[in-house]
Amino acid sequence: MPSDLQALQDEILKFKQEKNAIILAHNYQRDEVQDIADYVGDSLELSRTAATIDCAVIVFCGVHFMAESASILSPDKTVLLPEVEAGCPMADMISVDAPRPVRTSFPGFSNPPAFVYPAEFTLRDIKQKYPGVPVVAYVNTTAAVKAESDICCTSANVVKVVESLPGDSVICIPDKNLSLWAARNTNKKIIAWDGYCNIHERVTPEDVEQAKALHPGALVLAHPECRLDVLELADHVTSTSGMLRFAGSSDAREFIIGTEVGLMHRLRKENPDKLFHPLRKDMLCPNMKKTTLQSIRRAFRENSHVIKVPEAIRVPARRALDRMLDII
Ligand code: CIZ
Ligand code: SF4
Repeated sequence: MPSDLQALQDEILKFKQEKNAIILAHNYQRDEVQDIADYVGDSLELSRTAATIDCAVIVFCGVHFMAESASILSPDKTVLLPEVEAGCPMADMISVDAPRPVRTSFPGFSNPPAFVYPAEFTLRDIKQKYPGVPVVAYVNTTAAVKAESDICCTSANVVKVVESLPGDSVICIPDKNLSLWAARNTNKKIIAWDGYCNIHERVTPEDVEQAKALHPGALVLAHPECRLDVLELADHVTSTSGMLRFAGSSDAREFIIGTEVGLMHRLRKENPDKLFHPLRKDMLCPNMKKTTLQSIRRAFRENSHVIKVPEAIRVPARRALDRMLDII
């Protein structure tokens, strides 16, 4: 008799065949969701891969903006987001024309190297205030925000993207930590937004010191969504895919991982002879964990939830993504 889990996995695989579908899982998804996926990766990697595959349906196990990116790059495929409530609070911290509640605290920045723009403004306000200054949108933004931006970036290529732009100033949205990282590593004046990921921002320099004391000799890998004073203590700062590459090719055997704990699954699977410790055990994104095997089955059964970016937004959003892809 197959176990309930086995039956559920079999049912999903059957649906996948019947519907000519592929399942994509972000690096932060639950272990069992990653294990049933055809591809596991970062948001852009997944959307780009999906665009090259001949299939009718993409089940995107991630958060809302990621499914939008898949729809932007694969307009003729049906993109399903199994949990419609799985959003990214950081992506929702900026909108094209609706202000969000003000948040003024600046943990970790006694002397920020970039000007962080107050939060009661909209993207249109900031563009109006700095006419002609290019806008770089982190991939963690809605399709509508990408459509109003000049170029996208990821956490792996932000420095290269910022440096590629004309003029001495650049508007970077929405993550202030990523923007401060860009300010630290380029000669541009960065006009940053007061957005943040609360999973990454909760890490303090004391956490890094404690983890290093517990695991002396381990290398610290940190995601640029962490605070700048945390990044300054890291051995290597990069995206999730960058961490996978770095850990795979490094001679080091032990690593402290400063990003969402879901990445540990792949790191351990792909490097069984190496040791990985989370920088903080509570770096867990509740939105990423909303998707379960049951939600994937429901997505297939109910053809839900279809994420379709309208053409008027898709075309300019795609232009911003393509500009980034042209320079990396
Ligand atoms: O773009 C992504 O996939 C995110 C949110 C994180 C990363 O560094 O891969
Ligand atoms: Fe958004 Fe942070 Fe969750 Fe990534 S980990 S989806 S940036 S809230």
